[in-house]
Amino acid sequence: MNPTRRPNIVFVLTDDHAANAIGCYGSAVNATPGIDALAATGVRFDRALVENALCTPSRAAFLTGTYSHTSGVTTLATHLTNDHETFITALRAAGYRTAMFGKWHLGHGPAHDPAGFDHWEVLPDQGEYFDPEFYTPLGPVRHEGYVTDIITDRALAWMAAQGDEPYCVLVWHKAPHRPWLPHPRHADLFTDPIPLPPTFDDDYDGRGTPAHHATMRIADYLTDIDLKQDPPAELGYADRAVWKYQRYMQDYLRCVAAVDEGVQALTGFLRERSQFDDTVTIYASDQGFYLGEHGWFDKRFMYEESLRMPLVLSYPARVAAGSTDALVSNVDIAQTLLDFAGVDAPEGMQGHSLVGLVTEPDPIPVRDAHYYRFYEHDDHMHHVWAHYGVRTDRYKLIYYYADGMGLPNTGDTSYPPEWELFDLETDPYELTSVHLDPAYAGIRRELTLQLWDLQQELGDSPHPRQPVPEGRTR
Ligand SMILES: [Ca+2]
Repeated sequence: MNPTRRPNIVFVLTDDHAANAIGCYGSAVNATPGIDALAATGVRFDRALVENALCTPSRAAFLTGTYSHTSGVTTLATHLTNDHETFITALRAAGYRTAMFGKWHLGHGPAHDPAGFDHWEVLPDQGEYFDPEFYTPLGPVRHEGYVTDIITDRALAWMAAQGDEPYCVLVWHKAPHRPWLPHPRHADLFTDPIPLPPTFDDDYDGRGTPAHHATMRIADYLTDIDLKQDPPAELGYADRAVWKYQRYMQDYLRCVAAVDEGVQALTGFLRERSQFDDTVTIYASDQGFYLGEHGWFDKRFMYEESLRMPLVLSYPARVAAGSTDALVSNVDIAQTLLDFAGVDAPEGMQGHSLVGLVTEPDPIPVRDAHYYRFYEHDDHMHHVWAHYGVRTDRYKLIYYYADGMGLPNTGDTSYPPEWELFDLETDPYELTSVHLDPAYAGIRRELTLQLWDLQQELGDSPHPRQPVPEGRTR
Protein backbone atom coordinates (compact mmCIF):
# COMPACT_ATOMS: atom_id res chain seq x y z
CA MET A 1 0.00 0.00 0.00
CA ASN A 2 1.12 3.50 -0.73
CA PRO A 3 0.82 5.21 2.68
CA THR A 4 0.62 8.67 1.13
CA ARG A 5 -2.47 7.70 -0.83
CA ARG A 6 -5.70 8.12 1.13
CA PRO A 7 -8.35 5.61 0.13
CA ASN A 8 -11.36 6.40 -1.97
CA ILE A 9 -14.60 5.44 -0.24
CA VAL A 10 -17.60 3.92 -2.00
CA PHE A 11 -20.49 3.41 0.41
CA VAL A 12 -23.48 1.49 -0.94
CA LEU A 13 -26.48 1.62 1.38
CA THR A 14 -29.77 -0.08 0.62
CA ASP A 15 -33.12 0.39 2.24
CA ASP A 16 -34.61 -2.59 4.12
CA HIS A 17 -32.27 -5.27 2.73
CA ALA A 18 -32.22 -8.15 5.20
CA ALA A 19 -29.11 -10.27 5.66
CA ASN A 20 -31.40 -13.27 5.07
CA ALA A 21 -31.62 -12.18 1.41
CA ILE A 22 -27.85 -12.14 0.79
CA GLY A 23 -26.00 -15.22 -0.40
CA CYS A 24 -22.91 -14.81 1.77
CA TYR A 25 -25.14 -14.54 4.86
CA GLY A 26 -26.60 -17.94 4.05
CA SER A 27 -29.72 -16.87 2.20
CA ALA A 28 -32.12 -19.73 1.50
CA VAL A 29 -34.12 -17.62 -0.94
CA ASN A 30 -31.79 -15.88 -3.43
CA ALA A 31 -28.27 -15.43 -4.76
CA THR A 32 -26.31 -12.16 -4.68
CA PRO A 33 -23.09 -12.76 -6.63
CA GLY A 34 -22.08 -9.08 -6.56
CA ILE A 35 -22.32 -8.61 -2.80
CA ASP A 36 -20.85 -12.08 -2.21
CA ALA A 37 -17.81 -11.27 -4.38
CA LEU A 38 -17.32 -8.05 -2.44
CA ALA A 39 -17.56 -9.97 0.85
CA ALA A 40 -15.03 -12.51 -0.41
CA THR A 41 -12.46 -9.72 -0.66
CA GLY A 42 -13.30 -8.17 2.73
CA VAL A 43 -14.97 -8.63 6.09
CA ARG A 44 -18.52 -9.86 6.60
CA PHE A 45 -19.92 -8.58 9.89
CA ASP A 46 -22.30 -11.15 11.35
CA ARG A 47 -23.48 -9.05 14.27
CA ALA A 48 -23.81 -5.58 12.82
CA LEU A 49 -26.76 -3.96 14.58
CA VAL A 50 -28.67 -0.72 14.15
CA GLU A 51 -29.47 1.62 17.00
CA ASN A 52 -33.00 2.33 15.65
CA ALA A 53 -34.54 0.12 12.95
CA LEU A 54 -36.12 2.85 10.86
CA CYS A 55 -34.93 4.54 7.65
CA THR A 56 -34.54 8.18 8.69
CA PRO A 57 -32.95 7.68 12.14
CA SER A 58 -30.58 5.01 10.84
CA ARG A 59 -29.36 7.26 8.02
CA ALA A 60 -28.68 10.01 10.55
CA ALA A 61 -26.75 7.53 12.70
CA PHE A 62 -24.56 6.50 9.75
CA LEU A 63 -23.78 10.11 8.87
CA THR A 64 -23.35 11.67 12.32
CA GLY A 65 -21.95 8.69 14.21
CA THR A 66 -24.44 9.36 16.98
CA TYR A 67 -27.51 7.72 18.49
CA SER A 68 -31.03 8.99 17.75
CA HIS A 69 -31.38 10.78 21.10
CA THR A 70 -28.21 12.75 20.28
CA SER A 71 -28.92 13.63 16.65
CA GLY A 72 -32.57 14.34 17.48
CA VAL A 73 -33.53 12.20 14.48
CA THR A 74 -35.74 9.71 16.30
CA THR A 75 -38.64 9.08 13.88
CA LEU A 76 -39.58 9.47 10.21
CA ALA A 77 -40.89 12.96 11.03
CA THR A 78 -37.70 14.31 12.64
CA HIS A 79 -35.28 15.40 9.95
CA LEU A 80 -31.54 15.97 10.16
CA THR A 81 -30.59 19.62 10.43
CA ASN A 82 -27.52 20.39 8.37
CA ASP A 83 -25.60 22.07 11.18
CA HIS A 84 -24.48 18.60 12.34
CA GLU A 85 -20.96 17.46 11.73
CA THR A 86 -20.86 14.23 9.78
CA PHE A 87 -18.13 12.03 8.38
CA ILE A 88 -18.85 13.78 5.08
CA THR A 89 -18.23 17.28 6.41
CA ALA A 90 -15.05 16.04 8.13
CA LEU A 91 -13.77 14.27 5.00
CA ARG A 92 -14.44 17.31 2.86
CA ALA A 93 -12.66 19.61 5.32
CA ALA A 94 -9.67 17.24 5.02
CA GLY A 95 -9.58 17.54 1.23
CA TYR A 96 -11.86 14.74 0.09
CA ARG A 97 -14.23 15.19 -2.82
CA THR A 98 -17.69 14.12 -1.68
CA ALA A 99 -20.92 13.17 -3.44
CA MET A 100 -24.29 11.66 -2.65
CA PHE A 101 -26.67 9.85 -5.03
CA GLY A 102 -30.00 8.30 -4.14
CA LYS A 103 -32.27 8.13 -1.15
CA TRP A 104 -31.63 10.78 1.47
CA HIS A 105 -34.88 10.76 3.47
CA LEU A 106 -33.51 13.22 6.01
CA GLY A 107 -35.56 16.22 4.93
CA HIS A 108 -35.39 18.88 2.22
CA GLY A 109 -34.99 22.65 2.10
CA PRO A 110 -32.28 25.00 3.34
CA ALA A 111 -32.13 23.44 6.83
CA HIS A 112 -32.09 19.81 5.72
CA ASP A 113 -30.55 19.48 2.26
CA PRO A 114 -27.41 17.32 2.08
CA ALA A 115 -24.51 19.25 3.62
CA GLY A 116 -20.80 18.81 3.03
CA PHE A 117 -21.16 17.38 -0.47
CA ASP A 118 -19.46 18.74 -3.57
CA HIS A 119 -22.32 17.23 -5.50
CA TRP A 120 -25.65 15.65 -4.61
CA GLU A 121 -28.69 14.22 -6.39
CA VAL A 122 -31.28 12.86 -3.99
CA LEU A 123 -34.75 11.41 -4.26
CA PRO A 124 -37.55 13.47 -2.73
CA ASP A 125 -38.44 11.64 0.49
CA GLN A 126 -39.08 7.97 -0.48
CA GLY A 127 -38.70 8.66 -4.20
CA GLU A 128 -40.15 6.71 -7.13
CA TYR A 129 -39.01 3.42 -8.66
CA PHE A 130 -39.62 4.49 -12.28
CA ASP A 131 -38.64 7.73 -14.03
CA PRO A 132 -37.71 9.24 -10.67
CA GLU A 133 -37.26 12.89 -9.90
CA PHE A 134 -34.09 13.92 -8.06
CA TYR A 135 -33.47 17.07 -6.09
CA THR A 136 -30.11 18.70 -6.84
CA PRO A 137 -28.44 21.97 -5.81
CA LEU A 138 -29.60 23.36 -9.16
CA GLY A 139 -33.21 22.25 -8.75
CA PRO A 140 -35.22 19.13 -9.56
CA VAL A 141 -34.20 16.84 -12.43
CA ARG A 142 -36.12 13.83 -13.73
CA HIS A 143 -34.36 10.82 -15.23
CA GLU A 144 -36.06 8.19 -17.33
CA GLY A 145 -35.49 4.63 -16.27
CA TYR A 146 -35.28 2.47 -13.17
CA VAL A 147 -34.23 4.11 -9.94
CA THR A 148 -31.61 1.56 -8.86
CA ASP A 149 -29.87 1.67 -12.25
CA ILE A 150 -29.99 5.47 -12.38
CA ILE A 151 -28.45 5.88 -8.92
CA THR A 152 -25.62 3.50 -9.83
CA ASP A 153 -25.05 5.14 -13.24
CA ARG A 154 -25.05 8.68 -11.85
CA ALA A 155 -22.53 7.64 -9.19
CA LEU A 156 -20.31 5.91 -11.78
CA ALA A 157 -20.33 9.00 -14.00
CA TRP A 158 -19.27 11.17 -11.06
CA MET A 159 -16.54 8.70 -10.05
CA ALA A 160 -15.21 8.62 -13.63
CA ALA A 161 -14.90 12.42 -13.60
CA GLN A 162 -12.74 12.56 -10.46
CA GLY A 163 -9.08 13.50 -10.54
CA ASP A 164 -6.26 12.80 -8.11
CA GLU A 165 -7.94 13.93 -4.92
CA PRO A 166 -9.43 11.12 -2.85
CA TYR A 167 -13.19 10.89 -2.98
CA CYS A 168 -16.10 9.54 -0.98
CA VAL A 169 -19.32 8.69 -2.78
CA LEU A 170 -22.57 7.59 -1.16
CA VAL A 171 -24.65 5.32 -3.37
CA TRP A 172 -27.78 5.10 -1.27
CA HIS A 173 -30.53 3.09 -2.90
CA LYS A 174 -34.27 3.27 -2.48
CA ALA A 175 -34.52 -0.46 -3.17
CA PRO A 176 -35.69 -2.83 -1.88
CA HIS A 177 -38.13 -0.59 0.00
CA ARG A 178 -41.89 -1.10 -0.11
CA PRO A 179 -43.85 -1.25 -2.47
CA TRP A 180 -41.14 -3.37 -4.14
CA LEU A 181 -41.42 -2.48 -7.84
CA PRO A 182 -38.81 -4.49 -9.78
CA HIS A 183 -37.40 -3.79 -13.20
CA PRO A 184 -39.17 -5.76 -15.98
CA ARG A 185 -35.84 -7.44 -16.88
CA HIS A 186 -36.12 -9.36 -13.60
CA ALA A 187 -39.75 -10.41 -14.07
CA ASP A 188 -38.83 -14.03 -14.71
CA LEU A 189 -36.79 -14.47 -11.55
CA PHE A 190 -38.16 -16.33 -8.51
CA THR A 191 -41.05 -18.05 -10.24
CA ASP A 192 -40.34 -21.29 -8.34
CA PRO A 193 -41.80 -21.50 -4.83
CA ILE A 194 -39.66 -19.61 -2.31
CA PRO A 195 -38.99 -21.52 0.92
CA LEU A 196 -40.83 -20.32 4.02
CA PRO A 197 -38.81 -19.27 7.06
CA PRO A 198 -39.14 -21.55 10.11
CA THR A 199 -41.15 -18.99 12.11
CA PHE A 200 -43.66 -18.11 9.38
CA ASP A 201 -46.57 -19.49 11.46
CA ASP A 202 -45.46 -17.84 14.71
CA ASP A 203 -48.48 -17.15 16.96
CA TYR A 204 -46.47 -14.90 19.37
CA ASP A 205 -47.17 -17.18 22.30
CA GLY A 206 -44.25 -16.57 24.64
CA ARG A 207 -43.92 -12.89 23.70
CA GLY A 208 -45.51 -9.83 25.30
CA THR A 209 -48.41 -7.74 24.03
CA PRO A 210 -46.45 -5.72 21.42
CA ALA A 211 -45.78 -8.68 19.09
CA HIS A 212 -49.49 -9.60 19.22
CA HIS A 213 -50.53 -5.99 18.70
CA ALA A 214 -48.33 -5.17 15.65
CA THR A 215 -50.03 -5.04 12.25
CA MET A 216 -47.20 -6.39 10.07
CA ARG A 217 -48.48 -9.89 9.41
CA ILE A 218 -48.13 -10.87 5.74
CA ALA A 219 -51.37 -12.83 5.93
CA ASP A 220 -53.39 -9.80 7.06
CA TYR A 221 -51.68 -6.51 6.32
CA LEU A 222 -50.01 -6.52 2.91
CA THR A 223 -52.08 -4.23 0.71
CA ASP A 224 -53.26 -4.44 -2.90
CA ILE A 225 -50.49 -1.98 -3.76
CA ASP A 226 -47.91 -4.31 -2.22
CA LEU A 227 -49.28 -7.45 -3.87
CA LYS A 228 -50.27 -5.98 -7.28
CA GLN A 229 -52.53 -8.98 -7.93
CA ASP A 230 -55.52 -10.52 -6.19
CA PRO A 231 -54.98 -13.89 -4.53
CA PRO A 232 -56.79 -16.76 -6.27
CA ALA A 233 -60.34 -16.76 -4.91
CA GLU A 234 -60.33 -20.44 -4.02
CA LEU A 235 -57.52 -20.19 -1.46
CA GLY A 236 -58.29 -20.51 2.24
CA TYR A 237 -56.59 -18.33 4.89
CA ALA A 238 -53.39 -20.37 5.34
CA ASP A 239 -52.84 -20.95 1.62
CA ARG A 240 -53.57 -17.29 0.91
CA ALA A 241 -50.92 -16.31 3.45
CA VAL A 242 -48.36 -18.45 1.64
CA TRP A 243 -49.46 -17.01 -1.71
CA LYS A 244 -49.00 -13.47 -0.36
CA TYR A 245 -45.56 -14.41 0.96
CA GLN A 246 -44.55 -15.68 -2.50
CA ARG A 247 -45.85 -12.53 -4.19
CA TYR A 248 -44.10 -10.28 -1.66
CA MET A 249 -40.82 -12.13 -1.86
CA GLN A 250 -40.79 -12.32 -5.65
CA ASP A 251 -40.89 -8.56 -5.98
CA TYR A 252 -38.60 -7.93 -3.00
CA LEU A 253 -35.93 -10.30 -4.32
CA ARG A 254 -36.24 -8.94 -7.87
CA CYS A 255 -35.55 -5.46 -6.48
CA VAL A 256 -32.50 -6.90 -4.71
CA ALA A 257 -31.30 -8.38 -8.03
CA ALA A 258 -30.96 -4.86 -9.49
CA VAL A 259 -29.09 -3.70 -6.39
CA ASP A 260 -26.68 -6.62 -6.73
CA GLU A 261 -26.06 -5.76 -10.39
CA GLY A 262 -25.29 -2.22 -9.26
CA VAL A 263 -22.70 -3.52 -6.80
CA GLN A 264 -21.12 -5.53 -9.63
CA ALA A 265 -21.01 -2.43 -11.82
CA LEU A 266 -19.31 -0.35 -9.09
CA THR A 267 -16.74 -2.98 -8.19
CA GLY A 268 -16.16 -3.69 -11.89
CA PHE A 269 -15.45 -0.01 -12.47
CA LEU A 270 -12.92 0.06 -9.63
CA ARG A 271 -11.24 -3.14 -10.79
CA GLU A 272 -10.93 -1.94 -14.38
CA ARG A 273 -9.06 1.10 -13.11
CA SER A 274 -6.97 -0.96 -10.67
CA GLN A 275 -8.48 1.05 -7.82
CA PHE A 276 -10.39 -1.73 -6.09
CA ASP A 277 -7.64 -2.75 -3.63
CA ASP A 278 -7.09 0.83 -2.50
CA THR A 279 -10.76 1.66 -2.09
CA VAL A 280 -12.87 1.23 1.03
CA THR A 281 -16.05 -0.29 -0.39
CA ILE A 282 -18.94 -0.82 1.99
CA TYR A 283 -22.24 -2.56 1.48
CA ALA A 284 -24.87 -2.11 4.18
CA SER A 285 -28.58 -1.64 4.68
CA ASP A 286 -30.25 0.92 6.95
CA GLN A 287 -31.62 -1.99 8.99
CA GLY A 288 -32.83 -5.54 8.52
CA PHE A 289 -36.31 -6.64 7.50
CA TYR A 290 -38.78 -9.44 8.15
CA LEU A 291 -38.98 -11.78 5.17
CA GLY A 292 -41.80 -13.83 6.61
CA GLU A 293 -40.05 -14.50 9.91
CA HIS A 294 -42.68 -14.34 12.68
CA GLY A 295 -45.20 -14.11 9.82
CA TRP A 296 -44.14 -10.51 9.24
CA PHE A 297 -42.91 -8.00 6.72
CA ASP A 298 -41.31 -4.67 7.77
CA LYS A 299 -38.88 -3.85 10.61
CA ARG A 300 -39.04 -1.62 13.82
CA PHE A 301 -38.79 -4.34 16.48
CA MET A 302 -35.56 -5.06 18.31
CA TYR A 303 -35.83 -8.71 17.28
CA GLU A 304 -32.86 -10.03 15.36
CA GLU A 305 -34.21 -9.89 11.80
CA SER A 306 -34.66 -6.10 11.86
CA LEU A 307 -32.03 -5.22 14.48
CA ARG A 308 -29.33 -6.80 12.35
CA MET A 309 -28.10 -5.11 9.19
CA PRO A 310 -25.90 -6.67 6.54
CA LEU A 311 -22.46 -5.06 6.61
CA VAL A 312 -19.62 -5.94 4.27
CA LEU A 313 -16.40 -3.93 4.19
CA SER A 314 -13.70 -4.40 1.57
CA TYR A 315 -10.30 -2.67 1.52
CA PRO A 316 -7.85 -5.30 0.25
CA ALA A 317 -4.79 -3.06 0.72
CA ARG A 318 -5.27 -3.06 4.49
CA VAL A 319 -7.99 -5.54 5.45
CA ALA A 320 -7.67 -9.32 5.17
CA ALA A 321 -10.76 -11.25 4.07
CA GLY A 322 -12.79 -12.95 6.74
CA SER A 323 -15.77 -12.50 9.01
CA THR A 324 -16.40 -11.35 12.55
CA ASP A 325 -19.17 -11.82 15.10
CA ALA A 326 -18.10 -8.79 17.14
CA LEU A 327 -20.99 -6.51 18.17
CA VAL A 328 -20.78 -3.48 15.88
CA SER A 329 -23.27 -0.74 15.14
CA ASN A 330 -24.35 1.67 12.42
CA VAL A 331 -23.04 4.46 14.69
CA ASP A 332 -19.53 3.02 14.16
CA ILE A 333 -19.36 3.59 10.41
CA ALA A 334 -18.62 7.34 10.51
CA GLN A 335 -15.56 6.94 12.76
CA THR A 336 -14.40 3.87 10.86
CA LEU A 337 -14.36 5.70 7.53
CA LEU A 338 -12.63 8.74 9.05
CA ASP A 339 -10.05 6.47 10.66
CA PHE A 340 -9.29 4.78 7.31
CA ALA A 341 -8.93 8.25 5.77
CA GLY A 342 -6.61 9.40 8.58
CA VAL A 343 -9.03 12.16 9.58
CA ASP A 344 -9.84 12.92 13.23
CA ALA A 345 -13.45 12.25 14.16
CA PRO A 346 -15.42 15.32 15.24
CA GLU A 347 -16.02 15.48 18.97
CA GLY A 348 -19.34 14.08 20.00
CA MET A 349 -19.39 11.08 17.70
CA GLN A 350 -20.50 8.15 19.82
CA GLY A 351 -19.39 5.05 17.94
CA HIS A 352 -16.10 3.23 17.72
CA SER A 353 -13.71 2.93 14.82
CA LEU A 354 -13.74 -0.65 13.54
CA VAL A 355 -10.32 -0.29 11.91
CA GLY A 356 -8.53 -2.16 14.71
CA LEU A 357 -11.17 -4.86 14.61
CA VAL A 358 -10.51 -5.56 10.92
CA THR A 359 -6.76 -4.94 10.71
CA GLU A 360 -5.26 -6.34 13.93
CA PRO A 361 -4.51 -10.03 14.41
CA ASP A 362 -6.05 -10.22 17.92
CA PRO A 363 -8.51 -7.35 18.01
CA ILE A 364 -10.25 -6.18 21.15
CA PRO A 365 -14.06 -6.05 20.82
CA VAL A 366 -15.35 -2.49 20.53
CA ARG A 367 -18.32 -3.08 22.89
CA ASP A 368 -19.85 -5.79 25.04
CA ALA A 369 -23.41 -4.50 24.75
CA HIS A 370 -25.42 -2.74 22.05
CA TYR A 371 -28.06 -0.11 22.85
CA TYR A 372 -31.26 0.11 20.81
CA ARG A 373 -34.21 2.48 20.93
CA PHE A 374 -37.28 2.70 18.70
CA TYR A 375 -39.42 5.81 19.23
CA GLU A 376 -42.44 5.65 16.91
CA HIS A 377 -45.07 4.50 19.38
CA ASP A 378 -48.00 2.66 17.88
CA ASP A 379 -48.03 4.41 14.47
CA HIS A 380 -51.18 3.98 12.44
CA MET A 381 -49.70 1.55 9.90
CA HIS A 382 -47.61 -0.89 11.90
CA HIS A 383 -48.68 -0.41 15.52
CA VAL A 384 -45.29 -1.31 16.96
CA TRP A 385 -44.77 0.02 20.47
CA ALA A 386 -41.85 2.26 21.34
CA HIS A 387 -39.14 0.35 23.16
CA TYR A 388 -35.49 0.27 24.14
CA GLY A 389 -33.13 -2.44 25.14
CA VAL A 390 -29.71 -3.97 25.30
CA ARG A 391 -28.24 -6.85 23.33
CA THR A 392 -25.12 -8.67 24.48
CA ASP A 393 -23.37 -11.64 22.87
CA ARG A 394 -25.94 -13.99 24.35
CA TYR A 395 -28.90 -12.09 25.75
CA LYS A 396 -31.40 -9.42 24.82
CA LEU A 397 -33.49 -7.36 27.24
CA ILE A 398 -36.31 -5.18 25.84
CA TYR A 399 -38.47 -2.63 27.67
CA TYR A 400 -41.72 -1.54 26.01
CA TYR A 401 -42.59 1.55 27.97
CA ALA A 402 -45.98 1.90 26.26
CA ASP A 403 -45.47 5.65 26.54
CA GLY A 404 -48.28 5.98 29.08
CA MET A 405 -50.65 6.35 26.14
CA GLY A 406 -52.42 3.05 26.11
CA LEU A 407 -53.75 1.27 23.06
CA PRO A 408 -55.25 3.30 20.24
CA ASN A 409 -59.00 3.56 19.82
CA THR A 410 -59.64 1.87 23.14
CA GLY A 411 -59.80 4.86 25.47
CA ASP A 412 -57.26 2.98 27.59
CA THR A 413 -54.51 5.28 28.82
CA SER A 414 -53.13 3.00 31.48
CA TYR A 415 -51.58 0.16 29.56
CA PRO A 416 -48.68 -1.19 31.57
CA PRO A 417 -45.12 -1.37 30.28
CA GLU A 418 -43.76 -4.80 29.46
CA TRP A 419 -40.36 -6.48 29.46
CA GLU A 420 -38.97 -9.27 27.33
CA LEU A 421 -35.76 -11.19 27.87
CA PHE A 422 -34.34 -13.66 25.36
CA ASP A 423 -31.54 -16.18 25.61
CA LEU A 424 -30.27 -16.14 22.04
CA GLU A 425 -28.17 -19.24 22.58
CA THR A 426 -31.08 -21.50 23.54
CA ASP A 427 -33.74 -19.53 21.64
CA PRO A 428 -32.20 -17.96 18.52
CA TYR A 429 -35.61 -17.18 16.99
CA GLU A 430 -36.73 -15.31 20.14
CA LEU A 431 -39.91 -17.29 20.61
CA THR A 432 -40.02 -17.42 24.40
CA SER A 433 -39.29 -14.53 26.70
CA VAL A 434 -37.66 -15.74 29.92
CA HIS A 435 -38.13 -12.45 31.74
CA LEU A 436 -40.25 -14.05 34.47
CA ASP A 437 -38.31 -17.32 34.53
CA PRO A 438 -36.68 -17.63 38.00
CA ALA A 439 -33.69 -19.37 36.40
CA TYR A 440 -32.86 -16.08 34.66
CA ALA A 441 -33.35 -13.78 37.68
CA GLY A 442 -29.61 -13.08 37.98
CA ILE A 443 -29.21 -12.43 34.24
CA ARG A 444 -32.28 -10.19 34.27
CA ARG A 445 -30.85 -8.12 37.15
CA GLU A 446 -27.47 -7.83 35.45
CA LEU A 447 -28.97 -6.78 32.09
CA THR A 448 -31.30 -4.26 33.72
CA LEU A 449 -28.27 -2.58 35.32
CA GLN A 450 -26.32 -2.80 32.07
CA LEU A 451 -29.17 -1.14 30.17
CA TRP A 452 -29.48 1.59 32.80
CA ASP A 453 -25.74 2.27 32.80
CA LEU A 454 -25.52 2.23 29.00
CA GLN A 455 -28.24 4.87 28.80
CA GLN A 456 -26.34 7.08 31.25
CA GLU A 457 -23.08 6.53 29.37
CA LEU A 458 -24.66 7.46 26.02
CA GLY A 459 -26.60 10.39 27.38
CA ASP A 460 -30.07 8.94 27.01
CA SER A 461 -32.65 8.79 29.78
CA PRO A 462 -34.74 5.85 30.90
CA HIS A 463 -38.44 6.38 30.36
CA PRO A 464 -40.13 7.78 33.53
CA ARG A 465 -42.24 4.63 33.69
CA GLN A 466 -39.21 2.42 34.14
CA PRO A 467 -38.52 1.60 37.79
CA VAL A 468 -35.05 2.56 39.06
CA PRO A 469 -33.05 -0.65 39.45
CA GLU A 470 -31.68 -1.47 42.88
CA GLY A 471 -28.31 0.17 43.39
CA ARG A 472 -28.97 3.04 40.95
CA THR A 473 -30.59 6.46 41.16
CA ARG A 474 -32.43 8.44 38.53
CA1 LIG B 1 -35.14 1.29 5.78
